[in-house]
Amino acid sequence: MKLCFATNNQHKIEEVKSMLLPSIDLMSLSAIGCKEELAETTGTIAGNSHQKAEYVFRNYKVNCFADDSGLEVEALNGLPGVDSAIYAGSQRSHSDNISLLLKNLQGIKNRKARFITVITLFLNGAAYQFEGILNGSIGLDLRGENGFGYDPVFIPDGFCKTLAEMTMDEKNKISHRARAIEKLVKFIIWNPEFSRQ
Ligand code: ITT
Repeated sequence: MKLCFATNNQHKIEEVKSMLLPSIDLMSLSAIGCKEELAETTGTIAGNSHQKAEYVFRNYKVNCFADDSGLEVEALNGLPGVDSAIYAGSQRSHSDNISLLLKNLQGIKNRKARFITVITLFLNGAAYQFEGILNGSIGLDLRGENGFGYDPVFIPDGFCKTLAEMTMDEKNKISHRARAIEKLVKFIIWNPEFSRQ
């Protein structure tokens, strides 16, 4: 069965492919001929994930799934949230985003935060959502060189180091994205629509 992952991020494609049955032909956006930027205009992470998957299903008539993620900080009432990538502006700079986050948290004791990923699967017209959450806190300064985005300031609960101080394997064992992908993969493996192919 053909299944599109609504991304052109080859790293994400390979990660999911390695977890699926070989009978599932996982395709990127470019592989199905989708060259346009997918809109993310609903104002929520779950909404954007649904919006992207629905767009691809309706316009390209292929079963597909899309993901969206963000960082929610308790003391900032859930910001940067759905705007995590553009928190400090449309230049999408990870270091500007972190600087603004640390500035907005100056003097605030409550550093609790979480990463969230929502994946939406469109299968024969029906939508299914899978959520992954990683709880943690925002450090006082940047530590580590690995990962991306807010990783240098995010310390997962139960750890003394930031996500940027972990190897990719370590991060992939606990990350919000990995947790959502795990749920999606279990659903696909046990779903007769897929095993019948
Ligand atoms: P694509 O949508 O093109 O895949 P993106 O950068 O927008 O890329 P996401 O929607 O997954 O990626 O995440 C939105 C932002 O949330 C991202 O730019 C980061 O600032 C932050 N973020 C998400 N996952 C993260 C992670 O694992 N580590 C650090 N920051 C993360």
